[in-house]
Amino acid sequence: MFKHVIVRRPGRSLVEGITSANLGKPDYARALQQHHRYIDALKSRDVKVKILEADEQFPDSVFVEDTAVLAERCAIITNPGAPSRQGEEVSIREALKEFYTAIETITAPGTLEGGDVMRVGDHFYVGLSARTNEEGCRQFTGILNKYRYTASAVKLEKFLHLKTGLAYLENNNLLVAGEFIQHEEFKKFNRIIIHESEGYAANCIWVNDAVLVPMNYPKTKAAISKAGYNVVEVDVSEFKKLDGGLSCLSLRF
Ligand code: CIR
Repeated sequence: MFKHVIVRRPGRSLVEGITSANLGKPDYARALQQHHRYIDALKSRDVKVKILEADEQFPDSVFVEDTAVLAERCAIITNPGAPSRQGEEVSIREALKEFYTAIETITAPGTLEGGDVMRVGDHFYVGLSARTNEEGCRQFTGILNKYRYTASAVKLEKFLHLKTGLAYLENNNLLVAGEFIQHEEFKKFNRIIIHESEGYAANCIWVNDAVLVPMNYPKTKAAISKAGYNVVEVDVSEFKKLDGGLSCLSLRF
């Protein structure tokens, strides 16, 4: 169960964030409102939410997930692979000092973004992507092993991040989309297949026995409800315009 969540308010510079989507620029006022509701949805799952102030210097800094990986025995500060995001992690390290004494760091030439890390028990899957390189994965694995966790790498073909196409919902249940549907590595899970018309909805988050699901993906919502979860829908349309989803917007631990 998670006790804490860290989020960062979107800044006005959000509209300049990195994107490969062809959905136009986010509307800042709507993004702020959606972010408030996202926080409310998290609070409804009985976690304490620490809200960091917006950091205008970094347009993508609302996507805090990419800057750290948090476990019980250590926190690992990442080195984001996107040049415009390097430096976001500095204030995250400061924020984490309140919660962790063991804080480790991925350093250049290694790069790694938290969106490429999916935890299943004490094992961490690491996506090798345009953002996370082999050296980042090597450092990350070494750090995890020191704290008695394990890791393995998964090569990405099309997805931005590993969790763009996968979400672990605990109890061996895994949402899978696109290139991961037939992936050997994930066949041992109870796979809930995301319909190709709802690819974006693969990025859900399990939070204390409920699953937060993006709004307006009825097939995904029905499949997750059928698997026995409480579903909490959250509208994140403005963050989708920047390739971001529910997981990217928080650090949960
Ligand atoms: C980026 O391209 O870095 C941001 N616009 C979106 C980051 C999404 N983060 C995530 O999937 N963990």
